[in-house]
Amino acid sequence: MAAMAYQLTYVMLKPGVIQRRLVGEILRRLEDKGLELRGMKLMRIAREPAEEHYGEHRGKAFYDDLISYITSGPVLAMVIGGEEAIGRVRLLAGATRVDEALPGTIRGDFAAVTTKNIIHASDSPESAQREIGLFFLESEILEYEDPNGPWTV
Ligand code: FUP
Repeated sequence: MAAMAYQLTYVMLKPGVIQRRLVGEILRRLEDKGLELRGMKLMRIAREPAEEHYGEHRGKAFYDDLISYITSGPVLAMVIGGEEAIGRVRLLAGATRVDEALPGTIRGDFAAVTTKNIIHASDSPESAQREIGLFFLESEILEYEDPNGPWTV
């Protein structure tokens, strides 16, 4: 088995999560897994960074809906750190399509529409780096001592 690695991942709670008062519930799940909060901000995404973020989907049938949704209200943008954080957050998030997202996952439990599937989480180290760079300044990503680190990360 390959050695584990500490990773940073870009996680975004999409519009609707704030209005549905689901922020605490979702953060609880990330914290329960021992993941670290390294950066966080509530923001309204402009069209340009939204199109850059979802560039790979340009031209697809759901693209326009996706862009209007993601720019329709505030999102909670986060940089999350931890051992194998990218894969672990993807597991917690669950499958992209709501009909495939298993109960117990964030999307499985809270998403009813695929285009509005509650949470974004980077799918590779390359996307994580790109997405973090798109939404966070380096100075907004904090390093700090975590006395519980040995039990979690
Ligand atoms: P994920 O990495 O799980 O967010 O999935 P994708 O990058 O494939 O999709 C990005 C977003 O596009 C999804 F969160 C929702 C939207 N989408 C659809 O609306 N329909 C699809 O069939 C696929 C994706």
